[in-house]
Amino acid sequence: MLRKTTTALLAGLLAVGGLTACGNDSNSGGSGSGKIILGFSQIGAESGWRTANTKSIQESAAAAGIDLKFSDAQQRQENQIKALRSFITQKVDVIAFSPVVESGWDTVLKEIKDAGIPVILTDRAVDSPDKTLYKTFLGSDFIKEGTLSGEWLVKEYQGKNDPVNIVELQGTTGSAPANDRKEGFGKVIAADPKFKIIASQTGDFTRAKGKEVMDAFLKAHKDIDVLFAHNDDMGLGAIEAIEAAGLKPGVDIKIITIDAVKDGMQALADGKFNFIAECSPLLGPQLMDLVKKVHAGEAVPERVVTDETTFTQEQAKAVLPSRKY
Ligand code: GYE
Repeated sequence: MLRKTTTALLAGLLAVGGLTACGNDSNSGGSGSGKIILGFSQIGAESGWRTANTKSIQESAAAAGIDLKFSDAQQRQENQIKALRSFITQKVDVIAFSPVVESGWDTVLKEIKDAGIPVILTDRAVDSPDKTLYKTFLGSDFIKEGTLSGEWLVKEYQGKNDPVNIVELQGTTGSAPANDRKEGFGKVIAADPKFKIIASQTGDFTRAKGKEVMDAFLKAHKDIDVLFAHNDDMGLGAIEAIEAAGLKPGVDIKIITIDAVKDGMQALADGKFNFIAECSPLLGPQLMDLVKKVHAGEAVPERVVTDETTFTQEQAKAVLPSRKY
């Protein structure tokens, strides 16, 4: 009797399972390819970091046999929200995205959850208090990157008492890396009053804006000792402004940046940057592993932190020839 009931139950479950699979294409991949379909909403193409990140995601999806639906938001949150909603309509199996800013995601995340699609955050965090809206967050520790940058500066000026005037090029306003890098750096230098941030503005993580804002900083302040740029690209733009003003980047103005993409490492090896805290864009392989796990209903850690290091000018010279991105 018991056995009969179990068998009937099993048969029933299988039928429902079969129907569901058909109804939402969860295993058939829509295209009938049997592949997992991953909807990925990228921020844009604002920096060397982002280009390397996109390449890593596209290559790893292909290598893992995952069908990638890739969407570029051109650095606008409203475009990302549209892309996420279209992934719901397309009934993708898993959604991953790199949120351009931290706030304003609760509604769309709730819609995705209601549609039964698991979400993975990559690269940047959201500030949603409800942690059940996503399965995991894969990316760097941005506060640490800011802290390491500040610690290098403190060491560099150890034993000197003159004031150190710092200008800061912030990343995209409201983004996790801009908020956290500012916080980490600010906390470290606050311990010594000789460090003063005399100007701080966003350069939106781009080379063009970095140059433009640095140019304005140089016109407004004749006594800049240090530039802290939240990424290499803004630092590279700033180099152009500094040179145009007849100053030597890396010497007259010390430059600290974050990322360690190839162009940044070249500037560091050339003595135009002084220090880089690494932020790895190569998130693709780890992301695909997580996609497979959440699709299979396996447990994943709620936070996966990327391994990173820092580089001085000498270290940059040593690793530059083998730097892949
Ligand atoms: O540092 C910057 C990019 O979110 C970590 O975004 C990423 C940042 C990276 O534009 O170059």
